[in-house]
Amino acid sequence: MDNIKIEKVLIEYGLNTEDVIYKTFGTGHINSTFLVTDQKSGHKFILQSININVFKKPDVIAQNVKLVGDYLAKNHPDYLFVGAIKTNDGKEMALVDGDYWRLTNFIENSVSFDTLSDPVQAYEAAVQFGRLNKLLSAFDASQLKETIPGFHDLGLRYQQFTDALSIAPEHLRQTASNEIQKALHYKFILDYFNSFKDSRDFPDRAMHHDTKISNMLFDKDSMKGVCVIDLDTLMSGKFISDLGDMMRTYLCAYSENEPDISKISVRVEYFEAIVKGYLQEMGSMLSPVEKDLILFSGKYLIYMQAIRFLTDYLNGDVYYPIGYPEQNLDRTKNQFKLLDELFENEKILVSIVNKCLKEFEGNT
Ligand code: ADP
Ligand code: GN1
Ligand code: MG
Repeated sequence: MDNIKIEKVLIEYGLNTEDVIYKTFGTGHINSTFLVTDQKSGHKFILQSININVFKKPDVIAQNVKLVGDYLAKNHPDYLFVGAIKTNDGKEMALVDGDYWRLTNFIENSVSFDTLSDPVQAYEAAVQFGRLNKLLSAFDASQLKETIPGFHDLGLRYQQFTDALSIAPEHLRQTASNEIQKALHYKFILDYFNSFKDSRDFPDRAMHHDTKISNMLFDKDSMKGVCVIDLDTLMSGKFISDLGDMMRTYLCAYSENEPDISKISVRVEYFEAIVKGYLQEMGSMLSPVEKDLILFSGKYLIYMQAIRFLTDYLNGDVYYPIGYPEQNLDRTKNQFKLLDELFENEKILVSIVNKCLKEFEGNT
């Protein structure tokens, strides 16, 4: 990102470029993120350029975040929601030379992680994401527009995978042949989803849709969850999206970028912490159908992420940035190993869900 461009953006926000320093920040896959410090006031900001190849209509993100921010400010004024700072001329985003930029306050004394090292952190994160779901349960999610059409529609993701497979070069189909077999084998997850997706007891809700652990800020000292970030995919969807992506990224001690899949396993105590934390907030909102889908949410999200990485590999790595040629294939292997592990541990995980549901119902 060139400096002149960033300086033009800072001016849009009334920041004096001579007083400001900035550096790239975080490990997100999608946007370009900068930590901006105003050396005069000491105030810190997060400045992000929205990836317009992924988000074709950035205005829709701004509208959704504003709608939710206004709703929360009115109905839950104590809730820390990291909304956008307005530009000099009152806009939610700055449009500079065709790029969309967003400025938010940097949350002081916060830290984010790519993996977790204590089940208490998983509990804290599940409470935070669950709280956002809960506070928005009376919000009319149909007001939110899709920022990425069909983002968590597994049917569409499966279709994208088979489309990529049909045109992928032979050498990629060869190197990925085991993972392609796995993707076909696990299609029963999609078939099962299709069997209940239109059920009345499986409602649309306002969901974050990207609850991976790097999208949660913790307090550096107390390690308490502070707030959720990365609100680009805040839109209408199903509860399995938020609960499932927590399982995908908190259950294993290693992230999706770990190439040695012998290290990928499920930590059952983290599973329990996620389910407990999420039920604490959302337990009284979930329908019986949804409660039956608690473990399924992890299967759905891990399978979807595996086929998203695989599709990108077959398409020639056009979506997820890679650090080396086979990285998206390694990520696919990693996610399929995690999915295998979830099935291998199914018995114990089901017993944990039942125990947590019993405890939750006993406490209410
Ligand atoms: P991406 O969409 O690329 O994942 P994120 O919005 O998740 O971008 O931001 C990337 C990283 O920047 C986060 O994982 C977090 O470490 C940091 N970050 C983002 N917003 C804030 C904020 N308001 N305060 C502190 N850190 C933040
Ligand atoms: C992307 O933006 P980031 O890095 O938090 C992706 C998620 C994937 C995740 C996998 C808009 O999330 O859907 O689960 O990578 N976000 C988008 O790491 O595609
Ligand atoms: Mg992120």
